[in-house]
Amino acid sequence: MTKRKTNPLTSKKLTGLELKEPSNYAAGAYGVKVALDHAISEMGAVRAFQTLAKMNQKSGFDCPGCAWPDPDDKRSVIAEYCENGAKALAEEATLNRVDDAFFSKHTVEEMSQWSDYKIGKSGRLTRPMYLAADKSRYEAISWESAFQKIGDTLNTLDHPDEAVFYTSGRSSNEAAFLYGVFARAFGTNNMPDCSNMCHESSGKALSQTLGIGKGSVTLDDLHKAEVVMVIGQNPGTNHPRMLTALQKLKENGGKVISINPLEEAGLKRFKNPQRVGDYFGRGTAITDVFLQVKINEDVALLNALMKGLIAQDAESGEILDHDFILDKTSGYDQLKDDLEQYEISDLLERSGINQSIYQEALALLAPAKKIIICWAMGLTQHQNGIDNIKACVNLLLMKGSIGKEGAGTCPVRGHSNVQGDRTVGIIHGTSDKLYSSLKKVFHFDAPREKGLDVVDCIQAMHEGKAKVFVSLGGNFVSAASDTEYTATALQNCDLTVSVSTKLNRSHFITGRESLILPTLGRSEQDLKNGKARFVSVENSMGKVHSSEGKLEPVSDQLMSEPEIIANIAFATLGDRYDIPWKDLGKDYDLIRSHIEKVIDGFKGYNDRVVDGGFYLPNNAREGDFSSLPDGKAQFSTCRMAEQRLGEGEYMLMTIRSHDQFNTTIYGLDDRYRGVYNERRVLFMNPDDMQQLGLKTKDLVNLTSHYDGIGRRADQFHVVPYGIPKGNLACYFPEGNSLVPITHFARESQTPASKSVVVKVEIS
Ligand SMILES: Nc1nc2c(c(=O)[nH]1)N[C@H]1C(S)=C(S)[C@@H](COP(=O)(O)OP(=O)(O)OC[C@H]3O[C@@H](n4cnc5c(=O)[nH]c(N)nc54)[C@H](O)[C@@H]3O)O[C@H]1N2
Ligand SMILES: Nc1nc2c(c(=O)[nH]1)N[C@H]1C(S)=C(S)[C@@H](COP(=O)(O)OP(=O)(O)OC[C@H]3O[C@@H](n4cnc5c(=O)[nH]c(N)nc54)[C@H](O)[C@@H]3O)O[C@H]1N2
Ligand SMILES: [Mo]
Repeated sequence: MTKRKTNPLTSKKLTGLELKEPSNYAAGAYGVKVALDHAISEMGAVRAFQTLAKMNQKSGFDCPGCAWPDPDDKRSVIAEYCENGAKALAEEATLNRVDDAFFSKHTVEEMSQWSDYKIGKSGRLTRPMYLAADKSRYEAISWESAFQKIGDTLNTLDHPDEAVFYTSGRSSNEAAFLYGVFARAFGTNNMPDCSNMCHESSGKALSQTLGIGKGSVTLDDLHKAEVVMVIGQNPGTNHPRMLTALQKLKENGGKVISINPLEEAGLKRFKNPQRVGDYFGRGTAITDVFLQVKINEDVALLNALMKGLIAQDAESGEILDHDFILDKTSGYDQLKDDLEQYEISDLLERSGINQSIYQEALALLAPAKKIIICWAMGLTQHQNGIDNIKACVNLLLMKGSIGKEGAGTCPVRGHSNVQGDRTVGIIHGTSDKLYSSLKKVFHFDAPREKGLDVVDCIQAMHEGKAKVFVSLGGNFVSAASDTEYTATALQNCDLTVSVSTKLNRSHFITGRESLILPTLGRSEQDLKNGKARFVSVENSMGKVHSSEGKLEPVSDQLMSEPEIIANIAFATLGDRYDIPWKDLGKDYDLIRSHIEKVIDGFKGYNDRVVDGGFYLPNNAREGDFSSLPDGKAQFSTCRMAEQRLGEGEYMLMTIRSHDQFNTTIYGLDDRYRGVYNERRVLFMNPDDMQQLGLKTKDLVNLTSHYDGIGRRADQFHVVPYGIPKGNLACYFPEGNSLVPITHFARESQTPASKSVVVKVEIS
């Protein structure tokens, strides 16, 4: 282990909380102002306006924020961007730089004491840096020496499985594919990715029930649905452009049911920043029925809704789609039997929903024939995360709402290319299909044993079984659960390598030696021999399209991700398999022509990817379930939450503020929730506060107790909020130290960071 005393935790320093009333609507003119102010302060006015106009346009680059799709044809002439997309861009295109002088001024120990906000504000990385075993500061290193060091270290391992290759979801298809080929040619399936902490539960549940681990709808379907349910998702902050789609749905007469422990502003009302009328008017009411569910009681609530539908159908026979159930599905009778054991009143009591609001939701669902369910982390990050999603699928299947226009599943993805990375091979295993294609195209035998995912790789590093950790993007120490345990795991390594655009905490919580390899951001020009190159990405709805950066890179020493990976591969494997690594790194058309040969659905990739792109095949969209048992979509029986709260215990969810992108902190406000200038806040029901004798802004500490181990996170201001009794919320990553490494969703191993049992101590 290193001798450096670095701090893996978020800073406990308080910054001066101010509170206002939570907002009643999202976006509007003020949102545009905030976006522009932010962009201009980071990038300067000229750079800001030039780049924002290029974002999400067909000839431009893909927004580095979330994975929400762009319209297929008509795009806004102003620009297809949102407030948080503008912030994501500003963060990447900032004029601040982290250079040699910066690294010689600050020791790693010192920087680890800074807040995440301050670390991020330091600016863009400009050249490769190396932290030697016995040093306290990073020093400049040449690209060549950096690659040599990685290759040499990997080649001295006793077994390829002692290396771990993590991917965050911002990397392009080209980079991700090459990385996957390299890891497998090197000999390991240890390819954890951010998906493991994110939509893994969705992927697993959807593959088992519908035969594809992705959503089934397109943007157009959302405009045409009769009812859209938004469950465990906060689009006003995390997918702002989704509100435009919901607005269109409402204007077409569709209805929205929201299920969330919090009444999020973006789900109340939306003032579209692209519409002049919305600047002055009241905008569009989004939610018709709001079900304020208790944390992790969604299965109970969905079961209650399904029981209600079944009961109504027993009278009229017209509520469920009997033909669809008969022809296209299997397992309906088992589901029906399973639901018989519950009483609706008990289910509603568990979920904290009263009869009259339940009836309102039922009244919208019963006559509807076209339903879409959208969800995100509020469903996936629980022990029964997979059950949550299967319950959604059950409801859709009984209504025949899959495989037709205006209906289906919509897991709303996080990182802008997390879905594409998976499609092209970032996964901790090699399927039979991938194995044989790799063999045919690259002539090597990929490993067949399952590799390590996020939770497993942390444990392996903790136990000293894995020794080299390479990270293609991301901020592992802050994103993973059980922060101190994860930190020890990383510090046990011989070498940690980060391919990054910006400085983050993981650069300080390192193995014995560490390398930072600076790379181009999405918005930057990628020139080779004077010629511009482009990459490609896949959005949340399965459309693959090109992305070409336009800004001048922040430094002439940056290297593109595909080139970095190609060089690492060459330094490690040389010409062992005759794979032309160097050529692949230079020529992305060549990478794409290999993707086309290895992965299904990419025929004519190089031609089709430009000018808007193409949709990948999607069996669920087509209503084709032939790959599943009996050739049918599967109903499931779903388990409800099993954790019960003891005396003095609360259920905590760790969520995002309006001013962050995962571990990147844009600012200290959470405007829609009325929280300003502070991230160390704990949202609590006023009755619970009263019971504990707590007043607004009082300071508390949080503790969790699992497996006989106490974990803690200190110094949070209590904020009275409209959250169910017994439930609490704080921000991620401040709360991550409370989530035990052993607390994750069954099967998907997604850390259960939305249902952590905690106690509250007065600080
Ligand atoms: N600006 C911005 N955009 C982002 C991100 C970002 O950090 N910032 N992150 C990106 C990524 S990687 C992802 S995965 C997505 C995340 O997008 P979201 O999933 O919207 O993000 P969270 O803040 O984690 O919010 C979860 C929502 O679920 C609710 N919730 C929590 N527990 C439960 C529950 O038990 N039941 C129900 N019904 N609801 C619950 C919370 O109240 C909250 O509204 O956003 C992506 N886009
Ligand atoms: N408690 C709790 N924990 C969570 C969550 C939660 O809701 N609660 N959410 C989970 C989810 S959904 C996710 S997806 C993970 C996120 O986990 P990660 O993806 O690992 O984390 P990020 O914060 O998105 O990574 C940010 C870093 O990525 C680098 N970066 C940015 N752009 C690029 C690029 O283009 N290329 C490269 N190479 N690097 C780049 C920058 O250096 C930046 O500091 O966190 C998970 N952790
Ligand atoms: Mo995510």
